[in-house]
Amino acid sequence: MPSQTKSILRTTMFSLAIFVATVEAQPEGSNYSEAKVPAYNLPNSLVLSDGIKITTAEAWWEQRRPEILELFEKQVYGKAPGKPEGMRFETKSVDDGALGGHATRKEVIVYFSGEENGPKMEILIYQPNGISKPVPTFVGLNFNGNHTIHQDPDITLSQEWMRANEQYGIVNHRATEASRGVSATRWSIKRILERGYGLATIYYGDIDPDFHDGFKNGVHPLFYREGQTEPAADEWGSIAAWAWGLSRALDYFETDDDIDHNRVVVLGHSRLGKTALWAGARDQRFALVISNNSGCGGAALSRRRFGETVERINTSFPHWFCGNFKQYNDREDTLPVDQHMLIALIAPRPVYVASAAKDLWADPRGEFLAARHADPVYRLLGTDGIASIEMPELNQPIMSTIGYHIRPGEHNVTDYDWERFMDFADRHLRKQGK
Ligand code: GTR
Repeated sequence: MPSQTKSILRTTMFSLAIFVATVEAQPEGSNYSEAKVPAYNLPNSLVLSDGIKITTAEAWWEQRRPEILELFEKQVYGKAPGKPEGMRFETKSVDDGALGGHATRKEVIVYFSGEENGPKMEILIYQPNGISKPVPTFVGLNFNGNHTIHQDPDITLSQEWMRANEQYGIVNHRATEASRGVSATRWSIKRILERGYGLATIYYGDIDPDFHDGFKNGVHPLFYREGQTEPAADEWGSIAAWAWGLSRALDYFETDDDIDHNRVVVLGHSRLGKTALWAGARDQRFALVISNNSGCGGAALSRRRFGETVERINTSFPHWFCGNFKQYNDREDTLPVDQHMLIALIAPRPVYVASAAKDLWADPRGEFLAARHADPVYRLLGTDGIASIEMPELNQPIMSTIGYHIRPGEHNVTDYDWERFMDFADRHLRKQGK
């Protein structure tokens, strides 16, 4: 084929791919117009369910926070168990000459029940060489296996079930050698290491494969009571299970002298951004929380019904949230919480919400507003809250204790996002005395 034809073909394919991605990013039948957002009243984070207003940090910690946490547990994500008895860690490999000698790569297996043939997850960790330990670390789940985050041929190729994706070299729901590095653009590893951070990641399907099988696979069955076959209506769905897995990773970090377990940043994109927020809300050992394009059930306010709605997400992904959450399909106003209260549960720890302008499905404005309406709780707890009550322009990050940015472009994680995440972490985790 002449090279000019090839290049035209390539350009056409590329435009087609962008077109498909854009169409997928904004499914039809949803509202994308600000004018059509219904009028709504947000539940007040500082008013107890019996109507009494709280005005002190003490009342937040002792009364209102436990109330809100329980509402999210029982009505949204489902209650998760604690640390399983018998859980153990095995260091599978350590290579201090990884990535051309710049990094140390470690792989650690977490056997949730202690048993080798029980459910387990593999943590892949990169740390910069030549800096003093322990190292502050970003941890996030990945969509397609640890081996997709970098071309590094020595990362173990996941053997687990994957969602179908031909482009990523996934054949019959399993990864192949062609899958290596396919998500590398989403993980700025070189820059993360250069800026003095470590990175830990886990394939989310290790914890619970992302399809609805009535909770037979993944970690759920490990905790069933005698005769139980699936979680009760107020017990954990898949997002809660993935978040639980992140807490188990933190259990491991506490045993690893190279990782600064007091400075662990939990982050995630999209469904894994929803997961990061819930993990950070539940587990106060996470020092900082980042949500990237997390949308409905993540940082976006449900009551706006902009882009993806509660009904739509519960229909497409019936396993993500708990059974009780289905009651709110098309009844967002009856929810006792909204997502600004999820962000408030993270207070006073720094939280950063990132949106993308073309990602209307995830409702960027709704993501900003949830961050903004978490402000009263952050202020009650003595922080500076959010620096602006107006949604900022593109690429004008807000860096107060509640941080936010919106960048141009699609639903994705880009180098720009990572640079801002690290600016935010530098500012809040590397403060004097920390
Ligand atoms: C979409 C879903 C979103 C978001 C996204 C993703 O299909 O509707 O809520 O989670 O998947 O995780 O990529």
